[in-house]
Amino acid sequence: MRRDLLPELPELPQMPQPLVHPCALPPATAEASDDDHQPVLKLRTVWISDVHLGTPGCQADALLHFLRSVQCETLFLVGDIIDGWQLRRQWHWPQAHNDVVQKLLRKARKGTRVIFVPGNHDEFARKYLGHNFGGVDVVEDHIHTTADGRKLWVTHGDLFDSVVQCARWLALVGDWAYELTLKVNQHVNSWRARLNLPYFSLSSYLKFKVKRAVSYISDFEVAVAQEARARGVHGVVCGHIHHAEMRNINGILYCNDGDWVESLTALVEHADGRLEILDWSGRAGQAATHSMALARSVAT
Ligand SMILES: [Mn+2]
Repeated sequence: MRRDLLPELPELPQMPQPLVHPCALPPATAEASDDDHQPVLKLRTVWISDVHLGTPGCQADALLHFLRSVQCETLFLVGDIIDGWQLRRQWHWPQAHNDVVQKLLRKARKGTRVIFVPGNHDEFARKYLGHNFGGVDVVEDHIHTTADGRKLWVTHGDLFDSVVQCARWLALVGDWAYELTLKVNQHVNSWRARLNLPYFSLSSYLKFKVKRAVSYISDFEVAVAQEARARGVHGVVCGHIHHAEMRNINGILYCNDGDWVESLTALVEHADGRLEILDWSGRAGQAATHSMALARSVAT
């Protein structure tokens, strides 16, 4: 009400501000408005990766739309959720990126088991393996059992960059070199991080060597599946190469949940254990398209 329309009142003595009852506060937060949103898809498990929060290419609006539209028992964050590499170089953190983090924490609070398997771009989180932050478990990797009893090894996949790069000579020298390469890769990239050098991006490398890209993707897939076999599981879920896929590789189910930079895809498990790749690029509408041009410049 405008003050000048108020009748003249005698000056009142200064009173302490009354406490506002929480119920009287307006429902102004994003979280409160979320309560009205009814999830349309009930799933047992959801896997997302390669969100790259902190980069202009991150399709945060599309991801928010997806997260609001699904309800699941377990949500896996399969690495490269926050792009620490990029943030270190240039700070980019719009409100939508905050909203994604809030949404994930909210899901954890509301009973979804949220498991975060860090990737190379959020390797800072690898220092906190075994800890729980706001209901989010941080683990190196995880064995997930589907409703129909299949065991799936969940890992980001960056460990296999080196295997793919060195595939030819590794095939010649054998297992010990393979194991060594896996270990060295992680250290090399930690050093590169400390020296403020960019991560060696397999994706950029692939795009550079377009003619051989198909073969490199396939090498990556085979390397990951081979490791899954060695671990005695039925299949593997990974991300990292921004290429959603679900296929059988020599008897191992290879699943890649894609990314939220270019393809806007997630891997989901239905109540009966059926696995499916959801392509959200068509469903997110406006939200999904506004930064597609930027998306193409972001690396794996
Ligand atoms: Mn990655």
